[in-house]
Amino acid sequence: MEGKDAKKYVNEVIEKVRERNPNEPEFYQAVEELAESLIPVFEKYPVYMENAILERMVEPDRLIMFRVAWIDDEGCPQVNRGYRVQFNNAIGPYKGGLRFDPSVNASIVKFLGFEQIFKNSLTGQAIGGGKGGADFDPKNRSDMEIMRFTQSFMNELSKYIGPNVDVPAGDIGVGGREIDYMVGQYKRLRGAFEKGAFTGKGIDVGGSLMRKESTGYGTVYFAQRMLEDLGKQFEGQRVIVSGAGKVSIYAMEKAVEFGAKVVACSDSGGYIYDENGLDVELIKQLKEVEQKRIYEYIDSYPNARYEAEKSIWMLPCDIALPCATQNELDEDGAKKLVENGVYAVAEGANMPCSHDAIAVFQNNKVAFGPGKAANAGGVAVSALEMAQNSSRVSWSFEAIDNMLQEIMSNIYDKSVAAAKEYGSEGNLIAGANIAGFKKVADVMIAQGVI
Ligand code: NDP
Ligand code: 2IT
Repeated sequence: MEGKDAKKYVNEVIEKVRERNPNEPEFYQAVEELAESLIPVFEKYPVYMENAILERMVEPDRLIMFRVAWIDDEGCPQVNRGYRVQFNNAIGPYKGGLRFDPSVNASIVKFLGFEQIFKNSLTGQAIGGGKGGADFDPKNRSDMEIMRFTQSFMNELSKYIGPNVDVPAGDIGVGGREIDYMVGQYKRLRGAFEKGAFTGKGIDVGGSLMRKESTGYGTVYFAQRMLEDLGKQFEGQRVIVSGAGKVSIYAMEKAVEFGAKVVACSDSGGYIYDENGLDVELIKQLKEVEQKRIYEYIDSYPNARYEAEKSIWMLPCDIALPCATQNELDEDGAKKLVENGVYAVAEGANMPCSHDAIAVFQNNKVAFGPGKAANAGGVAVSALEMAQNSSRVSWSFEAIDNMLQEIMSNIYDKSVAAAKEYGSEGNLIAGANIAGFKKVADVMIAQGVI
């Protein structure tokens, strides 16, 4: 390993990941994005290469895959596949969400679990990286079907989790209702009330105030720091926020509170657009309370426009916050946004911008906040929920909001500083990757080869 060329080393590791994980394009994409920005770190500190840190990091501690059989409302047995990837617990128990969506497979949970390692490290809290879910589609399922599916899912997953082992939370298709069903089943199986085994719980079940708002608010707090460095602010800016789910709704709410005009949002069916600004309270009512589709917004605002199956990124805006899903913003979308004058993009979702889209933003000097930094507010407040559960106290909304703002600000500062130190000034992707990586890498060396 002595004198090994860092670039060659990184390329070899990436190649090996591709060979050993065939048909896992999302996982490969996440590894490549991280590994390439670490070349200057390996040049400066060959000790990471000598300890095979990157090779060890790209190999999860374990990937658990299991059958989830359950009975639907017609009395018919259904079978889905459940997953939990426990990627890295160098700095704390595995921590990360569960996703219920038909697209869930090993590649998706591994990309999410891998990114989670570095995101969690950036928060400054003692949490490792994990992720999971199932290829179950919660859409059009009754409440009882959701409950039976979730209980069956927990019958297996409960064997592998716990407050000091692995602490799941929500993600796409999993919110407070699903987490509370999991808490119920887990409690029954364990014969003990271990509050800290999940985060994102309902408040009376032991959840934290502000967990629901934290990812979206955090993304806007992070973007606000980006804007400040450009001499700008949210006030008066046109913002597009994709999605209309947990992250998106609270990103919109905070952006509006900061004086921005949110002109468009979407769901998987299409987008709504109003150049005068959307009514976020109504969107909240439609999506959170009534579980309706986004096109139903038009019934209350006939002047707004709904477009089915069209890209939201073709619309003009100053700031774009992709908050829906991976690879939702491609090269064409990025080119159009640039053409229309976008100057800042912050990722509320995980890996929403494709590799080529990011290149377009970078080549056009668009300020870019990567997901593992910009959306870390959700998991950060999850860790605050764990802290409250262990100490049996509850903090106020205001206290948590202050902590969240400080955490997001620290992540921003760390990312800026690391980018500068390693020769990529202004590149928050490189900065976040390097800062997140170094802490975990140093602890892995301290803990020996395991
Ligand atoms: P939700 O399930 O609450 O919402 C997802 C939203 O995205 C829905 O409105 C959904 O529409 C929409 N959507 C899905 N696919 C597309 C698409 N191709 N185009 C447009 N809209 C789409 O999930 P979350 O808000 O929790 O998660 C969103 C993203 O944020 C994910 O990438 C997740 O990993 C990430 N994230 C979530 C965190 C959390 O705490 N929840 C924390 C950090 C990141 P529809 O209803 O039609 O499916
Ligand atoms: O992607 C994410 O950071 C989440 N879905 C939240 C994870 C968590 O444990 O709160």
